[in-house]
Amino acid sequence: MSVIPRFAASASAEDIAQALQTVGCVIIENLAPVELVDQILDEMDPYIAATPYGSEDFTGRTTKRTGALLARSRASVDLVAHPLVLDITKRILGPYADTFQLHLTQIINIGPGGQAQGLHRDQWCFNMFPFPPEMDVEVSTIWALDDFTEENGATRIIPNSLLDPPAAIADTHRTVGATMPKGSVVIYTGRTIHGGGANQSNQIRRGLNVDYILGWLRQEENQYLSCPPEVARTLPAHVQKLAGYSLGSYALGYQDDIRDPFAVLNGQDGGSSFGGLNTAIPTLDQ
Ligand SMILES: O=C(O)CCC(=O)C(=O)O
Ligand SMILES: [Fe+2]
Repeated sequence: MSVIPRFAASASAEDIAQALQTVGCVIIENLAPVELVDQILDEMDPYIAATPYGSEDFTGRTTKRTGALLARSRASVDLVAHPLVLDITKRILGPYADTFQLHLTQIINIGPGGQAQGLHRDQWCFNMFPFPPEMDVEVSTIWALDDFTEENGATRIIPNSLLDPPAAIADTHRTVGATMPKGSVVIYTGRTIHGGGANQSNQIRRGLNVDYILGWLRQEENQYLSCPPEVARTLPAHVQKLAGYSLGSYALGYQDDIRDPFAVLNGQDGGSSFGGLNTAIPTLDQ
């Protein structure tokens, strides 16, 4: 049976990205300090309490999905923009775009009795568009905010499913649980078949889902509303760009008279032509 490759937090982005490229999934154990995880949970608790359960099977009838992490939890920024995860993501998505961006931030809490989520590919959100089979458009991460176990609904993944036909979502017997201690992260790509596990324990399984996509695709969570300019302005520059306050390629995402959104957000004029913008396209390195 296939397994999910596992790495220590000290592993190199190159080694992890290579495994992710090959197998479609990896676990990095104990990457976030548990104190940071607890801080995120403290900051998010009131929002989680106010979040309704899913209204159908895919979102989960005992599952709560609570978003807008950048605006609601300052501690979450350290996970949303974790340097090692961003480095790995850049290696996967880099061949297909000048920039990549945040797709969604979401705490996913699967309550006791929750059924297994239907297996799927995350990139199917793009209207099921048939991207070339070898192309990567999305990198997904789920941080364990509790220990993830077989019993409490650890994310289930089919390793080596990158090129499988869509019908492979029926192969539940091929899934492997992304079991990992609190503070670890499982990373998989938009092509990897996976789904939330059934929670057969009597505790809530808490996970933090952060996905990244090519700069020229549409974001699933609307960051301009979830993290509006007055909030984004208080975030570090590279997080502003990651959230989408930057150009997605030569001309995507400009403001009014062809001004650079990153400059405008930060109170500058931002130029007035694509030519000018082109030389100032923000990258995540800046
Ligand atoms: O909650 C999980 O473990 C996975 C959730 C998931 O794959 C999704 O909602 O797209
Ligand atoms: Fe998913």
